[in-house]
Amino acid sequence: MSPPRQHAWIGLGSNLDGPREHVERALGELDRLPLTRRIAASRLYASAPLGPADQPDYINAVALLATRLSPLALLDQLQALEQRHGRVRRRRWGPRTLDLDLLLFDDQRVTLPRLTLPHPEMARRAFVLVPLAELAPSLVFDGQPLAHRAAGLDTRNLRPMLPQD
Ligand code: ROI
Repeated sequence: MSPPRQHAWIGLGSNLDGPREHVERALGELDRLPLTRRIAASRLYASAPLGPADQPDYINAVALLATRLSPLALLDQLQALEQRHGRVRRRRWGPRTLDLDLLLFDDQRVTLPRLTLPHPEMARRAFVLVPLAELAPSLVFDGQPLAHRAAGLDTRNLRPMLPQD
């Protein structure tokens, strides 16, 4: 019997070497991971860097996957995908070609050295919460629908990208 199909929410970010192409390519690649389908993707957003300001703006998006992988098996796949995009970890909070964050995995709570679910920073980051709320405005997180949480964040540094951008 195959394991149950579960829903995983992924945050994507890039600010190096053609960031829009990295994010768009990764959205396609997420749909081709083993035992996994991409069900939905947010628009792309341009956002000023959180952390060191001496780096380019980011392109961010959020995707919803249906998967039969476990959270750690999915994390392995996401990290392998980052590697294939030439991700090099230089400094903390430095620029990157592709960052894939596992945000939520159904309603699972996980505390492991490699993985914390829900993602501990997601509720404070407009570049995560706004695209997530675009896909799932009524999803309840910490007792509040995402649309309400997202409305309380400072979104001045975030703008949806248009096709001609
Ligand atoms: N800032 C923005 N705007 N978008 C990101 O995806 C992002 N990712 C990061 C840090 C360096 C914290 N800053 C970011 O990892």
